[in-house]
Amino acid sequence: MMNALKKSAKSLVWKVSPKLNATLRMERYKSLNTKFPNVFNDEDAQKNALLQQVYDQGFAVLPSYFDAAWCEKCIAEFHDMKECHPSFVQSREDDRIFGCENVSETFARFHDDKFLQSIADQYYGETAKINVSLVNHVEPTKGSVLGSGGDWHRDRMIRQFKALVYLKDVTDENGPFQYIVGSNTHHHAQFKADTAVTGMPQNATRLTDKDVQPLVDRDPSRLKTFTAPKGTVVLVDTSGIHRGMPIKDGERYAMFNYYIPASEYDSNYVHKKFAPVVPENFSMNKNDQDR
Ligand SMILES: O=C(O)CCC(=O)C(=O)O
Repeated sequence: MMNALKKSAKSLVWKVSPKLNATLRMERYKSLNTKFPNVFNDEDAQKNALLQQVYDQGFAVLPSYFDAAWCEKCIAEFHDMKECHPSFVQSREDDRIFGCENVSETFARFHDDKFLQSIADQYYGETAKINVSLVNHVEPTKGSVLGSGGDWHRDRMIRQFKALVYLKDVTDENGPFQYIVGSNTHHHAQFKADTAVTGMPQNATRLTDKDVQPLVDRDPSRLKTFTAPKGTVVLVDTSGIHRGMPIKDGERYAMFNYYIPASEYDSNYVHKKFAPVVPENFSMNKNDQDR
């Protein structure tokens, strides 16, 4: 009953004044973002600086976080999985395996990383949980039009923390991660201004290159392209506008941890939304391969 009333009030507001509706929507995002901290007081000054950078710019980079041998092992295990258990490999603009931490200890190392976990906890101001981890592989045949993850987008309209690691060196050619600096939505005034420039609705999570170009034309320094060697970790607030740049040549392998506040975690939702997710009791060597 309450919900029905709310719904009809909303549609009335929309009919009477789209402008008022837009203002209310922006105010809602602003208020939802207030539950997260905007200053960080860890005893480790270096960690605070990273958190502050993620807050201010939307990202921070940890060079040489993992070694080359680990990256190569991840790639080999990705291909083992693809060969022996293809039903867990989802093919879109890329090939991806959700729940990769359950495939092996190799993948679990990134998923279970304590430093990354503590950054996520602090960024949310509460214990974070990994909604899902994935490993992906992009090649030009698939990723050339849109890039990994689709075109430009925001993962959600309020704070969202993610860590990614490149498993192969990434150049301008093989689909680097890209971000519009400072577009994370808790910069409310910037968010409002960007929305006016793109001309997209305030709740638009998907944007085309044409929508984003005016932002870059106004200030080219806002386009950050993450070219980096394998083993580099990027910490990112994906409420900001981002994408995997369309791949021109070569291939790219990466892993992602999608953290959310633990209070929002819903295992049923995760398994439904990202299905098939590799289950906890998975065994790589089981006989009943699903080829
Ligand atoms: O693969 C990439 O570089 C981008 C991935 C992405 O946009 C996402 O996970 O939301």
